[in-house]
Amino acid sequence: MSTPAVQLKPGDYKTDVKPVWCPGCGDFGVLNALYRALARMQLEPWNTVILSGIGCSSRLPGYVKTYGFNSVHGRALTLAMGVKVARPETHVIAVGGDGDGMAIGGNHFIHACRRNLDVTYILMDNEIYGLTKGQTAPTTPTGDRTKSSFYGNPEPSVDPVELAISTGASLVARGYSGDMKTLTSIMVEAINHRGFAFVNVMSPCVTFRGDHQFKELKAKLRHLPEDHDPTDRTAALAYTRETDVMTTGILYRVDEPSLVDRLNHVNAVAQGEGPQPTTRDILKTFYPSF
Ligand SMILES: Cc1ncc(C[n+]2csc(CCOP(=O)(O)OP(=O)(O)O)c2C)c(N)n1
Ligand code: SF4
Ligand SMILES: [Mg+2]
Repeated sequence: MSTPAVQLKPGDYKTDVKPVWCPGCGDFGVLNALYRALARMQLEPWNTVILSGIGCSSRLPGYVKTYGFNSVHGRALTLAMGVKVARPETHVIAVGGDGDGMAIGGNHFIHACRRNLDVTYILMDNEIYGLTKGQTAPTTPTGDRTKSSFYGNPEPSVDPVELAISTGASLVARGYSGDMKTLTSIMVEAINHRGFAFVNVMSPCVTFRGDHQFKELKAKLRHLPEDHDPTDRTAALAYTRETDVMTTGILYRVDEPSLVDRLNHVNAVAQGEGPQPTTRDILKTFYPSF
């Protein structure tokens, strides 16, 4: 990565487009943390692309001075995969909402985790479909009243963090849009990570979930204890079963071959570099304990 000739500040990553989010929307916190993370890393705008689907949160690429594309509902990760595989040297960041990523895009999410796709995915989780005016999402807690579940959501909800850890993401974090300092540090680590780095940011929707969502999340907020071992999957999963508290930080992180690593390996073999390996040899490369 070449260093830009001038020192970029968070404001240098802002476009002239003014966010159209409702005043007080949690997504402002996510955007500001991202500006700070990009500046802390001095990430080259010309070598970075931010991709999204559709939703209030998916408007974010328009507000950041990098390459970007506000695409089709649920498809942020499919575009991210195309860009990363075609241009592996590019920093690829996918963003979007819980509806975008867990409902219509849920299948793409599982396969991005499984493949350990070299992308940072920031999910702005307000537990609702914001843009379409407040319908129940897969992350809406059971029993909560929404515009589409007037008598309370009858369905069990999904925890994106638990799903990511269970399906193979190599970095999984939880953040809160009201805690800029922690969120910025999480984003820096996620963007630096090789492999699929998933950051679930609790980002309140003041319009369709009410002011109380901020207050309730703030009251539950805890930081990871210093002695947490992020390579311990069982310990990481335990943080997804909390009810009265919400722990933020890098819950899980392991060093595994990424999709690009695997494709590079296949390319080298296909081009005849070295002896042709057996299936067992290939599996051993990726899973030393095989
Ligand atoms: C194929 C398709 N289906 C449905 C929609 C309607 N739609 C647009 S955004 C959205 C959900 C938005 O919720 P979320 O992804 O959580 O984002 P938020 O607005 O809450 O940030 C839906 C259902 C669409 N645009 N395209
Ligand atoms: S509807 Fe909700 S998610 Fe959308 S901009 Fe307003 S507060 Fe944010
Ligand atoms: Mg949402």
